[in-house]
Amino acid sequence: MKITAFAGGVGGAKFAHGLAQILPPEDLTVIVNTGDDFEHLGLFISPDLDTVCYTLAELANPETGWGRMDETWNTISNIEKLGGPAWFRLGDKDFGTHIERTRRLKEGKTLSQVTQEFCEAWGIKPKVLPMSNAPVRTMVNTDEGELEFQEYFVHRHCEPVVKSFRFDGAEIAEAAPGVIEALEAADAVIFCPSNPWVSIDPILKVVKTITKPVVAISPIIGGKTVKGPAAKMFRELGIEPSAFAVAKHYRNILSGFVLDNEDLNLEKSISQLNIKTLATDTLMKQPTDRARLANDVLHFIRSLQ
Ligand code: FO1
Repeated sequence: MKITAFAGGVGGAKFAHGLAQILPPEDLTVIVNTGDDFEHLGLFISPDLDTVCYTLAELANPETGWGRMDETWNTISNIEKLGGPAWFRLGDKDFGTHIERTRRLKEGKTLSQVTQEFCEAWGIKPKVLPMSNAPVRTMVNTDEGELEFQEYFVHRHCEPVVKSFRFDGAEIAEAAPGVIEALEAADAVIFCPSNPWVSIDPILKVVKTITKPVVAISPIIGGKTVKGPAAKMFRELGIEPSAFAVAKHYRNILSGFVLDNEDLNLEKSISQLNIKTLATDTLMKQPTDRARLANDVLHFIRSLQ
């Protein structure tokens, strides 16, 4: 079964790693959000692409989910000592990725080309594609004005109250080479358990239409986000955060929805949206949980066909 998965940060990366463990590499394409990308310290940083690639290559920091394992922090400490911006914690190994990516982009390569080259170097077999090679920037409209995504997310710790989102450049950005082809070749599309507002929506804005069955996995369990601010965003936008709210968010494109056993009571209201459901253990605490959940989701997709 050929799967094209949409992924944002840590939750998406873990689930993509689960899929990568059970699918032949030629049957998996992961399309990654680049709305979080930004230029910082003169470097081009693509946090979600790096999180997905480090996780697939088993190089990711297991505590944070982003950045590299066994990292050291000499460069950022030195920048801090000199009075430079140190709020975005880049480790020494991670710096190497950004320096080299920036160098290749400056040489005229596209983000897809550099991503493919890095995947080869890291031994990543499934295809990992940025959603677009054109700049798309997630802008967060807050009670303190419009903020760039990393300014809101990391620098301001998601404290400003969210009013809406804007994906600057998405209207004119073309999908990266391979994205539309992967969607056409797929038997099903999976929205990984990533933030619907700022991880999956930017990809949807670029891709525009999906004609294949779509299954989403809830990043919200028991009204709380596993990691990150999705529940807080729902609340600030006036929506009670829940797996039901996530299913409703995607209602026009979903064939199936995967929710946690803890949210069994929401299954009926989700089915009433004309969406098939699977309740299972969706928490990925241990690396082994990733393949188990991916297996459950693939069985569910087969049952829909
Ligand atoms: N997230 C943080 O909360 N604090 C950081 O200092 C931070 C640094 C960082 C460095 C490289 C990288 O690839 C990701 C990093 N992230 C950090 C995560 C990241 O910015 C967000 O998780 C994503 O953009 C949301 O998916």
